Order: sequence, then structure tokens, then C-alpha cells
Amino acid sequence: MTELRHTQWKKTICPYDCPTSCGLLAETDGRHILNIKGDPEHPAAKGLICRKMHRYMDSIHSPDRILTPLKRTGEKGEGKFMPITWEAAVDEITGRWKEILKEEGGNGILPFYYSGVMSVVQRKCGDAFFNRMGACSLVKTLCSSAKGAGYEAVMGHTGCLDPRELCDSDLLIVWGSNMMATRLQAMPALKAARGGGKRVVLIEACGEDMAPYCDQIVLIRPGTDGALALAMMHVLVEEGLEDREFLEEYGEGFPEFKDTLKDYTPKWAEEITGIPSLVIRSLALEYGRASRPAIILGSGPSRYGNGGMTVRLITILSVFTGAWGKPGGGLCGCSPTAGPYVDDALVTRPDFRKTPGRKVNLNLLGNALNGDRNNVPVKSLYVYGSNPVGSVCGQTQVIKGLRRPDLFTVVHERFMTDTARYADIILPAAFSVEQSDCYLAYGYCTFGTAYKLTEPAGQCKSNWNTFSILAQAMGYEEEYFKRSEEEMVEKLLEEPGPGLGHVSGGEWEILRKGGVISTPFADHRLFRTASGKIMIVNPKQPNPMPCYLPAHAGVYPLRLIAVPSQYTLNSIFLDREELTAGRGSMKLMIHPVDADSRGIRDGDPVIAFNELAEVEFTARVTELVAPGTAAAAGIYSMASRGAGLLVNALHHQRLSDIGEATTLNDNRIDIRSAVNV
Ligand SMILES: Nc1nc2c(c(=O)[nH]1)N[C@H]1C(S)=C(S)[C@@H](COP(=O)(O)OP(=O)(O)OC[C@H]3O[C@@H](n4cnc5c(=O)[nH]c(N)nc54)[C@H](O)[C@@H]3O)O[C@H]1N2
Ligand SMILES: Nc1nc2c(c(=O)[nH]1)N[C@H]1C(S)=C(S)[C@@H](COP(=O)(O)OP(=O)(O)OC[C@H]3O[C@@H](n4cnc5c(=O)[nH]c(N)nc54)[C@H](O)[C@@H]3O)O[C@H]1N2
Ligand code: SF4
Ligand SMILES: [Mo]
Repeated sequence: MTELRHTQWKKTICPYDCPTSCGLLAETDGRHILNIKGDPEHPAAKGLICRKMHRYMDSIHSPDRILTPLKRTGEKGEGKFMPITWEAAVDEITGRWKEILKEEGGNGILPFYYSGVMSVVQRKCGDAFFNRMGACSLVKTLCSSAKGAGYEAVMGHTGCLDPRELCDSDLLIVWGSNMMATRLQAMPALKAARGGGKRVVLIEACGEDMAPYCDQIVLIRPGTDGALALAMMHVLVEEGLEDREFLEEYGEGFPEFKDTLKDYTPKWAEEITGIPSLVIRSLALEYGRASRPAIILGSGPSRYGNGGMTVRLITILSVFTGAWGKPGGGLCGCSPTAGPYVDDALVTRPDFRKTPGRKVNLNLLGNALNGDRNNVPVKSLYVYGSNPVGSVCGQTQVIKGLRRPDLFTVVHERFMTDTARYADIILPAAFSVEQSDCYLAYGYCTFGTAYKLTEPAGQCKSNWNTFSILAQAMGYEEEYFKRSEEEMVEKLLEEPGPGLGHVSGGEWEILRKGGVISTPFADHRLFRTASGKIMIVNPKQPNPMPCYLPAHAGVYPLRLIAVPSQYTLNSIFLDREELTAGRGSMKLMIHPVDADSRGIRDGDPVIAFNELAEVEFTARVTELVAPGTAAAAGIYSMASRGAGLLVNALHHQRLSDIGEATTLNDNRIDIRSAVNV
């Protein structure tokens, strides 16, 4: 006899680091998640979700999931652990921390998180705990802070285009975004534009995934987009296609900036970018003659030593023809909202911190673990929502630090990641459906809440509940640590930010029950800068006058970039065999010219090397990567590669010009064939 199961479809939200924060419907019997589909009522995704999330339940109920606290029994990195109780784990962790605090103070303890879970409370609640402790203060700039800083230097807090506004654009320029992987929900806008006879142009260092969806592919040498933007503005001025009235009225410093453009000829830019000057010229003319052109800017071009300046220049280009304020014209891909939805400080509690604490940039984790000129190595590392062994530059330094016998490492995780293998204690983490929170999509004007659908599997706990227990054991008496996560969500909704200023009674009802609402698009003519004007020249910047800055140089001939994979999302989804099999072995994409000169054929094993490391890949030879470029897609697991190093072993620990960001695209390598080695 078959058992009758009563199931219901309930709303939830994808917790991962994507611009859309898609709405999901989960079929549940109250204990398990049986099925997942896109929520057609989601105002941006409209039910369209990626292939990765269709079988979210396989990750939630994976046999590989960590279900109890674990204590290391083998060598660091070996991956040998035994189950222990939460009480024993918390005793050991807080016992060690109390000793370190006594001996070294808070600077001995480094919290580390980034984007495993993107919801507000679960992502950020550790800040309150570590502020209270007085631990190191983490500078969280692993992704796109150079892009944010570059955009803000020109536009301040002005909201950019929401992708739903692209239906009104008359020319789309996709600039360094693999939208098929990372902005799938905006792809229908591209298809509709082309169906309506409008053109889509791709400016990319690696156009493998996007080429089929674009009318023109402009391959650019990595890290040189600023020169292209300057040369396009040179042509616009030469042809009188800039909107002088608009720039003089709304722009700060236009006449002075215009004077500098004389030198930035297409010929000059050809030398730097590798794009023929005729192509630069025709691209500028097409852009200048469009009435409502939109640039969809990805984060790729910003992850360089010159990344902030590059984004400043592209942002200035986006205002140069007066497109901002015309429906569909301007820039898409930075922050579109008209103001914060919630008050983060209610979660992060900067007021709990009594002393400033040592600032540690997470891109310099290797230095923090091994010590550098200015600082002794930290004594304890607490990692949650992140897998730095796979995601942070300087992999060999990070691993060297994690091997230190005197480093006490705790990792709060769902799976045995490359980082978790180095832990002394692992705590089991909950999935999004097992916890409650609110979500803001960073690429759209939407805001939502999702409440717990099932109890956490095994002994897993959410970040919030884990920090509550740790706080109790540390003797922290603040009322904050005694709240439930649902009470914290409630508090955020009771004291909303200006971005939720227009929410109606019916919409509040949706948020209280769990669901997603759309908020008004920003007024793109309301320039939210200190002067109320567009900062073409910005006296507060290290270089007030925008100019071309070169990326980091290097002695090796190929420029190495990291590109997203459609099958995985950073280290997420490595548990799912159908996705990792679809992605295949760790590939390095190179141009036929670079392959031929080294005797490398498509599919050959190759070794990529520079002054930091040697890493094995499979060569993928393609004309859709710029000559002189090597592109590595996705983050892999060392454990599944027989402990072989990953691409980030070839990445230097260096920061961007502004925004203190990662420069993971800004490294040089060479490659050699590994056939018959
Ligand atoms: N499937 C999938 N989805 C994801 C992710 C993933 O890994 N997989 N990652 C998520 C995360 S964490 C983020 S931050 C977002 C990112 O999403 P976006 O901000 O849209 O950026 P990406 O699509 O990562 O775009 C990087 C692109 O920049 C290109 N690029 C690199 N250097 C240059 C350059 O110098 N010039 C130009 N013109 N192009 C360059 C790369 O080839 C790549 O195609 O996506 C999120 N969504
Ligand atoms: N080579 C290379 N390096 C990259 C990138 C790249 O494309 N290539 N992308 C860069 C970018 S854009 C980003 S944003 C970073 C991301 O880097 P990270 O923030 O390190 O993100 P992930 O590597 O995806 O690791 C997230 C981990 O969080 C865990 N997790 C998920 N939910 C929860 C939870 O609720 N609680 C806890 N405790 N853990 C949870 C997941 O299981 C996963 O192992 O990587 C950067 N590094
Ligand atoms: S991973 Fe990204 S595209 Fe896929 S469902 Fe989640 S938010 Fe949407
Ligand atoms: Mo990211």
C-alpha cells in the first residue's frame, strides 16, 4: 500500500550570490523538500530559475551533508574527523577563544565570511558577535567592491537601471558579464531586443558562453576596458555626438575632462586593448547615434589593479550621450535601488564594538594567517558561508597558514569543503529552507522574506542560532543574542529603510507571510551625489581627473582571468554530480594563436605557471577568448583533483586601486603542454 503524503507548495527564495535572488516554490511534507520550481509570481524572475536550483532538494538531502559537529582526528587537511556533541564543540571553541582573548586580545581571532548565504540576518549576524568580542574586523571585498567604488565615484548613490527597464533600450552593450551564467533572468530582454531588430554588442575577454546571443563580439585584452571607454568618448567628441548641454548642466568638470580626451585616439587604444581602431570608431558611432543605449556592466572588468578607474570611465561613457533619464538608457549592473531596504546596523551592531580592532582584508588572508611586516599571525580563524581555500587569491599561502599547528580553526559548513578539511572543529550548517530571513536582490528593485519550511536536518544550525549559542557560552548578556531569528526579521521589518518607503498594506502582508515585492525603480535623473551632479571629475578620488591606468604588470605573457561557470556558483553545487560532470575537468581557455605557438591542441593536459605556483588544466582552444588571454571557468574542489592546486594558486594577494577589492583577474602566467610529461 502506498502511503498518502500530504504535501504543500510553499514560497521560498534562492539564498545564493546572484543578482536576482529568484523566488522559488518548494513542495514539502513538513519534513523534506520534495520538489523545487521557479515562483511565477516573483516580480523579476517570473518563474525562470537556473538549472542549478531545479534540484535544490538533492543538495538539501545529500548523503554528503555534514549533520553533526566534528572534531579533527587526522592531520590538518587530511579530512579525518569524528562526531562530537554541540556541547563539547562549543566548550572547546569558547574555551580556546577565552584563552586567546586573555593572552592576545581580540586581534588574535579572525572571523571570515563572504557570500555562501546572501540573506540579511544569516549572512551578517556574525558581525554582532565578533564586534562584541572585539575580534579582528574583516574587510569584505572579495567580489565587486572596486565596481561599487568606481560607480559611486561618479554617480554617488544614484540608482542605475533595473534589468526590467531594458525593454526600452535601443542598443544593448553587454560589457564583461557572462549573463548566461550569472544574469539568466535578464536574457529574455536580450532576446526580445534582437527580435525587435535592436543590436546586442558584447565586449568581452572571453565570449564563449555569450557569443550566440549577441550580434557583434568585441574581444578585448583583459584589464584594458578603460582605454576603450576613453577612445569611444574621444570619437563621440570628435563627431559632436556627446550631449554637451546635458553634460554641462548635470556634470561636474566636463570641459576639463573633454580637453584630456584629445590624446585618447582609437589608434592609441588599439595598442592597449588589441581592438582594431576601426572597430572602436564604429562602436563609438553606433553608441553615439543610439538614443537610449544601455551598458550592462559585469564585475569582471573591475577585478584588476585599475578596476575602480575602469568602472569610473565606463560609467562616464554611459552618461556621455545623455542616455540617463531616457527610458532604457544608461547603465545596468550596479546598484539599482533608491535606498537601503533595511537597517543593516540592527544586525551587525557596530555599537557592540568597544575597540576598533585589527582590520583584515579578506583578500589578504594568506598574510593574516602567516604574518606580514606589520602583524603577527592570528591565533584562531572562524569561517562561515565561505570557502577561502577555493575562492581567495594566494591559495598556497592560505593553505600554508591553515596547516599551522598553533592555529585554531573552526568552520561552520554544510559540506566537507577544501577549507573545512583544515578545521579543528566543524559545525554543521543549515540550508536556507531550514531558516528564516529577508533577502534583497542586488541586481533588481525587489525585496522579500522567506520563513523556515522544515526543521534543520540532523544537528545542523543556522548561523544565527550558532552565534546565539556561542554568545551564551562566552557570557554575552545582550538581549540581541537571546532573540530568535524570526524576531530579528520582524525587527528589521518594523524599522525599514527608505527603500521600503512606498510599500503598501497588501505588500507588507506579503512580507509578513513570506514572499517578494517589487519596489519602484530609481529616478535616474536624481543624482544622489554630494553636489547633486554627476562627478565626471571627482576631487575626492586619488586621481581626480579620470585617466587610463594600466593593470598590474607581470613578466609572464598570458593574462589569466577567472570566469563563472553555468554549472556551479563559486564553491556552491560541488556536491551535485550531474552539475560537476556537466562542467567536466578544470579547463583553461586559450586562443589558437597562443595554443599553436606552444604546440598545444584542444583537450591536451597543460601546466599553467608563474612565480607563485604550477597548476594543471585541460586546454580548451577557442577563438572566442582574446589572444594573449587564458580563462579558467568555475571553482573546483582540490579534494576531487587528488589535492592538485586550483587556479587561485596563480593569483597574487593584491588589491584594486579603489574599493580594496580582489584583483583575481589581474595575474600573468605562461603555459606548457603536459602531454608525455
Ligand atoms: N552560474 C553562476 N552564476 C553566478 C556565479 C557563478 O559563479 N556561476 N557567480 C555569482 C557571483 S559571486 C557574482 S559576483 C556574479 C557576477 O556576475 P557579473 O557581475 O555579471 O559578472 P560575470 O558574469 O562573473 O562576468 C565576468 C565576465 O567578465 C569577463 N572579463 C574578465 N575580465 C575582463 C576584462 O578585463 N574586460 C572585459 N570586457 N571582460 C572581462 C569574463 O570573461 C566574464 O565573462 O554572478 C553570480 N552568479
Ligand atoms: N577562481 C575563482 N575565484 C573566485 C571567483 C571565481 O569565479 N573564480 N569568484 C569570486 C567571487 S565573485 C566571489 S563572490 C567569491 C565567493 O567566495 P566564497 O564566499 O568563499 O563563496 P563559496 O566559495 O561559494 O563558499 C560558500 C560556502 O558557504 C557555505 N554556506 C552556504 N550557506 C551557508 C549558511 O547558511 N551558513 C554557513 N555557515 N555556510 C553556508 C557553502 O556550503 C559554501 O561552501 O569567490 C571569488 N573567488
Ligand atoms: S542560483 Fe541564481 S539564477 Fe539560480 S535560482 Fe538562485 S538566484 Fe536564480
Ligand atoms: Mo561575487
